[in-house]
Order: sequence, then structure tokens, then C-alpha cells
Amino acid sequence: MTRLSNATLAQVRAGVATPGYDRSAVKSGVVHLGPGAFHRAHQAAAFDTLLADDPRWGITGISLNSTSVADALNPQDGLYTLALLDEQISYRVIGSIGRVLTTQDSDAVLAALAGEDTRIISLTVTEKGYCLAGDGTLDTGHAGIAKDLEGGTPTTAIGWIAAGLAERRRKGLPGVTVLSCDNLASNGRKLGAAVRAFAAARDGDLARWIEDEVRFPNAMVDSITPATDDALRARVAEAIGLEDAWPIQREGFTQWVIEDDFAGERPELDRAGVTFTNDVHGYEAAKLRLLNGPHSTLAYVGLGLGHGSVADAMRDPKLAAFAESLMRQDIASSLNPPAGLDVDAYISAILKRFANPAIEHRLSQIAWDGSQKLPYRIIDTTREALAAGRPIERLTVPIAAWLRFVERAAAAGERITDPMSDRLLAAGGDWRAILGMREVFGDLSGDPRFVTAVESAHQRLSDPNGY
Ligand code: CS2
Repeated sequence: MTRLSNATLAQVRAGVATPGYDRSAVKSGVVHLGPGAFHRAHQAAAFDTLLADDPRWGITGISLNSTSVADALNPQDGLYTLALLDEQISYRVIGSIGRVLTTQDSDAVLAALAGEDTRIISLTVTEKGYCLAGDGTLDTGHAGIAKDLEGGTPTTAIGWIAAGLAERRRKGLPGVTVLSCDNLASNGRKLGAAVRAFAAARDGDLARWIEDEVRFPNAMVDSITPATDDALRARVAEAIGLEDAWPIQREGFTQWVIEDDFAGERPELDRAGVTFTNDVHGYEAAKLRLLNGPHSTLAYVGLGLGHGSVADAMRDPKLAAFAESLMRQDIASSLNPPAGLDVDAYISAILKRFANPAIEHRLSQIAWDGSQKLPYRIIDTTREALAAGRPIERLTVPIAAWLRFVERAAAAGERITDPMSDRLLAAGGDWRAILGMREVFGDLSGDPRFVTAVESAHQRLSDPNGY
């Protein structure tokens, strides 16, 4: 079968949207670290819409740890298909990514970061890619950060951003906007502080230049994006009439709220449905706590019950009702929603998205990196509930279910995907040892009310249905 590329774009079957702009006129205004499925489903689709009006916002992707995205997309001139999984599935070929570099080609990566046309450096590197300590500041003891601080070719996202900014300064270029698109509370603030701390440890003048010239807006990103599988590849080949090595799928819903704090010109992403605001915090907390928190709950409780996907877990009436009570009774009271966000309606919409039967979103995928995700998703809410004197019985269930998940893996001699996996599995038989890990639980580790509530939930979960 002929492969998707610039040369074959005109052969894409009728009914599939293709870039309605001249790709050869597109400039690379965005350099994106981590062009994985979420980026290609979300930000790249928004820039694709914008490119119809303004050719200055094409994307250069940079893969930090693997060549697989570059290998799949470069032979396709960066083109790929996005499947939107609503009641009716629709397909759209996205053209905003021009090329994907890998950090093996370090000169090209540096040149892209310090390109004259580059105005935004964005990133989706997941929670662990920020190399933060438990208090949210740069973990200078992190092996990658320690190595990058010594100099040489960077290995971490933080090291690369600092190197790119140093090069921009050396070349006399203006600063840029560094835009975090990961699910961390106050992602921009934390990233900015981490990059400045890294720079300060190497070059005080660079740190001051960053302070003056570079902006790090907070942002909330949302769109459910299950991993690509062979079934998707086959469906896409059928729909577009060409081979696509790495199509992406997501739900129809997408949301991107960005703090209005840019270095220089702001792309008119509002034309692509993006919201610019001065108060991202309210949106961010609502999304992390009401979507990602229950997602992790369905994952850890659901896996214990043998469910495979989010939609399967939502077909379990007891578990679906539990998730809803958690959201409406425990999490909603922790929020300070922005004006205009109707929390009840937001919860109903999320529950409907979870139940979407067109989406096969594996619970095992969501269960990755629990030590990094739970603090933002559940533990912050639990801490605030305790401080305010609200009950925490339900909130401790996902935490206890995660402990059970680690225990099961340890007992079966299985690996888990988590940067703390070695320590977690070593402690797997002793949940108290895990609860003592302050980088995950912070001060709650030493709070007897918290430990007692987790112990009781853990006990109840000796029956997977006993939550
Ligand atoms: C999920 C998220 O994998 C996970 O941990 O909770 O990827 C979730 O689907 C997105 O944040 C939705 O915007």
C-alpha cells in the first residue's frame, strides 16, 4: 500500500480532512519536546487549525529518548492521521509537524531551539520528565540533572531547554515562551523555577536573562488519547486509502487553557478553540482532580477487579457510582472553580466521556507512573480535605488500591512502569514503607489520621469489591 506523504496527500480519500494550507510555506515557530501521542492528538491539531490562517506556527518535534516517532513520521513528511472517536468516527490528516529530530542529532536540536523563527518551546514529557523533588522544585540529585549540570550534551528536557535558551542568548535572539503541556499543577511555574534553578547552577547571567526574557505560562490540557494499536492502523488505512505508520486516536472533546503570559507575540490559538486567561489555576485543579483523579481511581480499583478499559470499569455499576460520589462529594468541595465553570455539569460531562464506548482506553496505561501522578491527582485533595476537617475515607481508596497494585506486582515478580519502581517493588510487601515515602506523600506520611484511613481502605480492599 502507498504511504502517506506530501507526494501522496492528494490521494487521501474524499471525506477525510487534509491540511487546507500550503505546507511548503509553513515556518517552524514551535519546537516541541516529546511529540508523543498526546501532543499529536492535542496541540498539533490546534496548530494545524491555526496554520490555515497563519503559516508561522509549524512544529518541529524533538524526541528525547527514542527514534520511533522520527522513524514513523519523517518518511511521511510529518503527516499523520488523527481519528476522532465520537459516535461517528471521523479522520483528519494533520500537517503541522514538519519534521521530528532526535537528540542523537544534537546540533540540529540546538539549532531548532535557537532558531530565528522559534517563538515557542513546548513540551509533553510526562510528570517524571520534569525531574522535580517532592516539594515541586528541581531535584538536583536526579541522575539526569546531575549529569546535565556537569555539561556536555544534555539528557533531560530541563537540560535541553536551558541549553537552547543559552544558545539563543549567545546568538542575540529574543527569549521565547516555554509552554508546559503536562498534567502537573502549576506546570508553567514549576517548569520556570526548575529551568532557572538549573541555569543558575551553571551560569548566573543566563539565569537572569531567562528571568527577564522567557515566559513560562501555566496551562491546562485535556483530551483522552488511548495508545495506538493495530486495529487503529487498519481502520485508518481503510479510511484514508494510504498506509500511515503511526496514526493517533482521541475522543472528540479537547480543551486547552493557557495563561496569557507570552514572550512576544501570542499565536492566535483562540481561533482553534484555545482559551487564554489569567486564571489557569482553577481550570487546572478542576481537570487534574476531577478527571485525572477518578481516572487513576478507576485504573487501580478497576485493575484489582479484572477490568480492562475505562469504559469497562464504568460498566461496573458499583465502581461507576463510587467514582461519581468521589467526584461530587469529596473532590468538588476542594475546588475553587473559575467563574463560568459549572462543576456539576463538568462532572457529568467527564462521566459521559469515561463511558464512551467508542474508546478503548486501557486501565494499565493510566496506571503507569502512579508515584508521579497521584500527588497531583488525589493526594493534594486529600491533604486539603484533612486540613479542612472533611472526610477522607473515599479519597484514600485510590491510594490504597495503588498500594495493592504495587503489592500484586511485587508478589508476582512483575515490573511496573514507574520511575520509582525499584523502591516501590522492594517495599511491595510492606505498604507502610511506601506510605513513608515523603517524595510521594509529603507531610501526610507522618499524619496518623491519614495513615489510619489508608490502612482501613487497604484492609477493606483485601476484597477487591470491598471499597
Ligand atoms: C490519563 C490521562 O493516562 C493517564 O494518566 O489520566 O492521560 C488523561 O487521559 C488525560 O489527561 C486526559 O486529558
